[in-house]
Amino acid sequence: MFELLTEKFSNVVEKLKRAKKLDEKTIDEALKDIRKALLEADVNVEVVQQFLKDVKEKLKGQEVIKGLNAGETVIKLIYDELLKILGEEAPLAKAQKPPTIIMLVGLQGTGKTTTAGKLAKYLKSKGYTVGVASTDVRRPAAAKQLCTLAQKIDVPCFIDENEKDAIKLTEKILQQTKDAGLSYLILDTAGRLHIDEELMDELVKIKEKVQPHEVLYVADAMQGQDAINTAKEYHDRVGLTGVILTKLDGDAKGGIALSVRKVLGVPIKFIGTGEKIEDFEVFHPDRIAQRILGLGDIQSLIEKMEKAIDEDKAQEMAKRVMNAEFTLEDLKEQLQMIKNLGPLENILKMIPGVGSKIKDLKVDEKQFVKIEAIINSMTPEERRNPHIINGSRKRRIARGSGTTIMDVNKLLKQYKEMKKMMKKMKKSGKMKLPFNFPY
Ligand SMILES: Nc1nc2c(ncn2[C@@H]2O[C@H](COP(=O)(O)OP(=O)(O)OP(=O)(O)O)[C@@H](O)[C@H]2O)c(=O)[nH]1
Ligand SMILES: [Mg+2]
Repeated sequence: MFELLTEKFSNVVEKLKRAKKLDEKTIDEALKDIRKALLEADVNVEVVQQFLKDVKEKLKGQEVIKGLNAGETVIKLIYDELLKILGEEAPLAKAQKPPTIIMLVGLQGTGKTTTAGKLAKYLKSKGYTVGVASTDVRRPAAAKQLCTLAQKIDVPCFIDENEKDAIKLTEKILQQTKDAGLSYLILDTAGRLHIDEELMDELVKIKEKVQPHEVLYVADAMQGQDAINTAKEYHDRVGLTGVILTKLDGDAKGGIALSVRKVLGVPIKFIGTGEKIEDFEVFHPDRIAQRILGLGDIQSLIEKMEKAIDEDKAQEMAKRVMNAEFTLEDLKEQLQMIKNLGPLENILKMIPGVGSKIKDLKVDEKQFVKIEAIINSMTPEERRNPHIINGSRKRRIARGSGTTIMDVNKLLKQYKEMKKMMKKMKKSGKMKLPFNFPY
């Protein structure tokens, strides 16, 4: 899936990472390569133009992102723009009773029936009661195919082979499923080789009857831009709420995934990645963008940025420690950061010449939850000025945090000692910025 795009984009990413200077020439070359890659992958021409324009525009006033170098900053920008054209993640309409109805439409052979089975299995695995039904009156085999699939995954299938009128069949299905206790009903519809008036008319009428919560266009990704053009006609006539892209496992160049949102204005909700019933995924734009750019690369960039942000926070915290401004509020924040930064002692250990002196201050990690609960039960005023915490306040805090007065006393004592030490350190002038943070 997306092999072509991934290969081409990876080349661009490598070049940008290696570039010593990010001058106009390097950037122009990168953008030219991206343009070629997108067009080769069959991304809609207008989408490509807009994408390049947006990236260029962003690059103009862009400063190097904290934690990244210039080349990495450009890669991050390209990633952001890719995400933008892929659109936000769009969840399926919520389950309800009578059921949320999902109507699947599309040309013949795009994978509607297979997808009905896949979607039913997916929803069932999420704990919902699901049913499937077919409104295809022309080919009894199509309805049977759906029921065979349904049987395999043990969900009810509603058909009536004797009913030859699609609208009447739809009415019957609604009647039968009304009291079936379903949360979702997936409605498979007939496909045609080409769009024709009769088919569209039938779909519009079925939609009017059913009032579905979702009308999902099932698009064969191998058909590239053709699939989008057809989808457009369906959207104009029937109205779509989303797209399911099938056959992304084959030779599909993947460009359609990047075009749907911009061209149609509706989101991709799921993707089909094989013939088997479990070859089905929720469409996660971020994962797709990462896959296209080279997954590892983007993740490590994001981690680097996050680390830079954490370092900023830690610097700020250390500064407060230095000035003995460290409040219980800070202690609480520190507890929240611990997973990323390591234990509280480390903040103090970072200060040159202090590490060995803070043994007594060791905070037992199991106590963290308790300490956090105690601080949470304090008022902001108490957190900033713990000296106002008298006996009755202690009782209230202990009760609120499910601890004892002894626990509260212990924390206050520890905090007092910490402050004392901070003051001492400040006096001895041993602390000098900038620190060298060990992470
Ligand atoms: N490789 C691959 N094949 C798929 C995928 N989804 C469906 N197919 C295959 O595509 C063919 C057509 O699938 P159907 O589900 O029958 O398509 P349909 O849209 O219901 O077709 P009609 O009812 O005739 O309009 C079958 O051979 C499926 O196995 C997919 O994600 N990947
Ligand atoms: Mg079918």
